[in-house]
Amino acid sequence: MLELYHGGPGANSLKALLPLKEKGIEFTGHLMNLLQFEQHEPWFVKINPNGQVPVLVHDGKVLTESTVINEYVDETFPDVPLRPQDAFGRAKMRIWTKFVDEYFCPALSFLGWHAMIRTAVQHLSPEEFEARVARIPLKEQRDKWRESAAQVWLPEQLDEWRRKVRSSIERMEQGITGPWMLGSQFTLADVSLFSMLIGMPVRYADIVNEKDSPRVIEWYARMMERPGVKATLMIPQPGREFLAARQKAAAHGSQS
Ligand SMILES: N[C@@H](CCC(=O)N[C@@H](CS)C(=O)NCC(=O)O)C(=O)O
Repeated sequence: MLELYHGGPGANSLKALLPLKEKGIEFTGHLMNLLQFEQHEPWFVKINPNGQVPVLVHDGKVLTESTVINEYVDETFPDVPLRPQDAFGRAKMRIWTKFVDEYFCPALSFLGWHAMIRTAVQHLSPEEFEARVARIPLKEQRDKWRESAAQVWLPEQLDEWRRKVRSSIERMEQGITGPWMLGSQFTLADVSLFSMLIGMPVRYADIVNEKDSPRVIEWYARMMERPGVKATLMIPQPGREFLAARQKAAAHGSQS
């Protein structure tokens, strides 16, 4: 029995969903609305004390950390392999997944939170917001929710995160070695990078575009043709729908 708690096809949740779909593995998905703080509810914090998704539960065994989940899934369900067969290839793959986790994802995440959290929570009174934030187990996540809602990040900080995002795309552009990141085999390196890239040709068109990053654009188009990717992107993303509704309400001056 395989279960995945996730927020739909975006960021780290997308990263954990994609291999399951690529491999055609049956699983029970528990879809959560992250912008309504469902991941901090006591029942979920019992499953993941960090109060974050994705979380994989395999026969009662709980695993967190999307990159670790993906390696576990690939090792446990090897029929459609998503890691190179040789040790050097797997090491090269991990250089990309580590780069995403330590450099690309954090920069992109701060920019994303800056762009969306204020709108997502402005219908809450300060007391309601604080009550929700108080339940967040990790201090750094409490800070991130508070700071992004209050829009306190400085232009220099935002510029630095944008620089890191741009340099991540440049690194990809130079690093693609074949149809896929590592050449002929589609691997977890593609999965990790695509999970960050998914909205970028629209939201970061000044960085991801045919002129500045043509190989990334071609790779992205190949990714979008994969049946596993298409199936994953069909999964709803409640946070995105919730945010669109909040943006509409804000545009009409409504707090309801
Ligand atoms: N290192 C973790 C990070 C997980 C993570 O940042 N999850 C985000 C969604 S992409 C989350 O749950 N955010 C909601 C929150 O922290 O309140 C992983 O790769 O799984």
